[in-house]
Amino acid sequence: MQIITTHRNTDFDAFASVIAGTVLYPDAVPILPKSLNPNVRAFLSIHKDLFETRSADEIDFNAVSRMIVVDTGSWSRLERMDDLRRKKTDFEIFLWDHHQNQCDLNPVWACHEKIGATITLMVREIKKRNIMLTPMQATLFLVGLYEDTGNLTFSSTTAEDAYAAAYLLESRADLNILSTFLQPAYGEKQKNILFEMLQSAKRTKVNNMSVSINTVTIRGHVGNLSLVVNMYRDILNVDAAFGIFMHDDNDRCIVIGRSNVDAINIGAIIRSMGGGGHPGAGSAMLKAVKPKAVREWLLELLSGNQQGSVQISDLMSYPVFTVAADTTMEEVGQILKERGCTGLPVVGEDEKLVGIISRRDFKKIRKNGQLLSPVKAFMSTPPVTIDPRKSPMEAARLMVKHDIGRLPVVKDGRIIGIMSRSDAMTYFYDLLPD
Ligand SMILES: [Mn+2]
Repeated sequence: MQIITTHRNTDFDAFASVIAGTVLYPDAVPILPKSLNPNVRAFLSIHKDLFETRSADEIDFNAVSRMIVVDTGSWSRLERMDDLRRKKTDFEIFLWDHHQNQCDLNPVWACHEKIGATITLMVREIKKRNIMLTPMQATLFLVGLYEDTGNLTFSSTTAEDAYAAAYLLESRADLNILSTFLQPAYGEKQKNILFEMLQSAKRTKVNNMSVSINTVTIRGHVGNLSLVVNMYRDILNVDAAFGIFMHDDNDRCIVIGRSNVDAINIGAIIRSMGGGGHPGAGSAMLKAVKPKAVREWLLELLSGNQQGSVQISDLMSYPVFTVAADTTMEEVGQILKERGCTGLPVVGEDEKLVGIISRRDFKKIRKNGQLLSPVKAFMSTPPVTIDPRKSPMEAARLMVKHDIGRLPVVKDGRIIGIMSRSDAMTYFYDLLPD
């Protein structure tokens, strides 16, 4: 007796491959796990009569001489096959799989290739043997192929997957049925993951940007995780959000990032992790990593992501013209007029910054006699300052927050430069593409 089986949480590629197995091995009995993906379950509730399958407990394992396993190479992903594994040794295993993770089945024969879907491998054989497919079979196989390749858009898709799709369309696969059963962009799986993420959501500040990094364990293949991360970012209203998605059945993890601000370039961050993307979105596939380490790595990359590391010290104007704290308001008024500026830093005896005097402060003068008072009586204190190592974005934020046009750049209490609104503007506008 031959049996064909596949992994638990059976998806369309797995189910289609089991059925394709019955085409290639007509004597073999198809065995489906009890746990099926909801969309496969929905499909079977209507098409059950067309695809006769059995469950593991209907099988006398002693009679099994060959087990054909599709879409997984791991014993742990098979359902209720432990008895077969333990008791019986005189049987052989055939394997059809496109996953690249560890295989512990020890098959005597295998078709194990890196390709978009297992069903592509089986369609290759069906085509080679000139076996006619029914439109129903062709439809099911195409659903499996489209699901595992994201309608041929995932980076794992190969030219052969596209040829297999063409062959299935030639075999009269029905695209209307197909669209009914393919998972919608935002379906049950995506909803559950989003809810799980929201329940454990935490915000962090990096370079004064709000960021959320969340780790979720996912079961089997889940598409459209990028959409989930984007919804998560939207709901939390953070500048950038990252999802670290750990696969429960292998040592892989997908990192997906979404940003809503120019200051956080997701593409650059993800590229340094070996992935790809553009400034707003990106993803990387990592192997053998701990979520905690990925999180720390992301935080490190984020804190180094200061607009290409340009610092205030690269942009500020210097030397700075200052006035002493005991200068009279009358003198200061003249200096401002002569220099054509709107404000000046005020320094104490030891040249340390003590305040800022601006044209606005002159409105505080009520009597003419006050013009002879020292500037320290009218200056604004404490001055809002910035560290020379901060980013231009940080400067812009401070300017907006305090409604000021200039920021003294202070190092060890001493003023070493001035970052003005125009310095900031020059920087941000120079960043814009031509
Ligand atoms: Mn698959």
